[in-house]
Amino acid sequence: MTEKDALSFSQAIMEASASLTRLPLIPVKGVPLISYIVEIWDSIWAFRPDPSDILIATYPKAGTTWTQEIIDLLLHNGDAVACKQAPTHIRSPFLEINSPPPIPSGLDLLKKMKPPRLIKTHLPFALLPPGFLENNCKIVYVARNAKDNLVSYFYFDNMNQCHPEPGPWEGYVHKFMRGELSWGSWYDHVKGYWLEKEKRDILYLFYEDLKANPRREVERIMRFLDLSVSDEVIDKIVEITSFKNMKENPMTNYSSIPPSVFNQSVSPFMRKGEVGDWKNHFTPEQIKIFEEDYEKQMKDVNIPFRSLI
Ligand code: PPS
Repeated sequence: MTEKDALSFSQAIMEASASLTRLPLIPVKGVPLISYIVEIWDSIWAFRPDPSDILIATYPKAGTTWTQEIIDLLLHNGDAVACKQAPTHIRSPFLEINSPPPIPSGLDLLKKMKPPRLIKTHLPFALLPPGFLENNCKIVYVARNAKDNLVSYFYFDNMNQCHPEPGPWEGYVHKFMRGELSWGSWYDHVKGYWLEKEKRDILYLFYEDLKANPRREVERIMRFLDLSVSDEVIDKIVEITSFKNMKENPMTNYSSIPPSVFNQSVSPFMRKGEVGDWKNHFTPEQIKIFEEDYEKQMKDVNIPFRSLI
């Protein structure tokens, strides 16, 4: 993908942005997805990755962009220049995303790239196109603790003018608990990949571990992908992918998406990048209700999230 492709992508968004609007959700096998995605669902399901393609799977706002940058840099031996040639969403296409023409879909972008490609998805395991498993593609899954994930999604749904209106905070917490947001239930999502991780080539990471010890997590990703870079390169990757640097980098902070789509004056894409921001949002009553519900929804698994409380 060249700088020219990145420019024509931005141009296409500019042209189409007048017709972009907050979109309804339509269930696919019980999972609510944005209507534009559902329109091309058959092509998404039929997607055949190359065995060398790498998939980054996350529930929205769990640390996808961060992981995309880390892996892209690992694949380029820490070469910041190579990774600054185009915005994240061009270098590492979003498998299922679809918008009105002339904006290219994720599938359109992928067709133009040669494997190994770095592919992003928010699809839950149950909706993952079977080609990824049949071809044994490596999957890096990132999970973030439920309350911080919810807070981050709330701000994002306010600023992303194509997602359904989030409504007030109180109602949003309940929508999250009921799995009514785009891409469905956080609980089913984190459990779906967790339960498959022993059987498949899945590296299961936590946002909180990335924050606590980014160096160790970058090394784990490197080993999982059968890559080998020097200690100096690892240090460089950790530095380039710090929150501060990614927030300032126009190739990673989504500033290439026009405000008619991502209205970053409402909330920046690189918002806070912290663990525990939920404490600034949940009332004591909401914490009680949320945690009682969490116990029920997560009772069948023991996923070691660091910071539920
Ligand atoms: S998306 O739209 O689903 O792809 O969003 P995603 O990238 O998964 O999540 C965005 C949140 O991740 C934070 N972020 C980071 N945190 C720490 N360090 C780095 N480098 C980093 N990059 C992105 C981003 O700020 C969003 O979290 P919040 O809590 O809203 O700040």
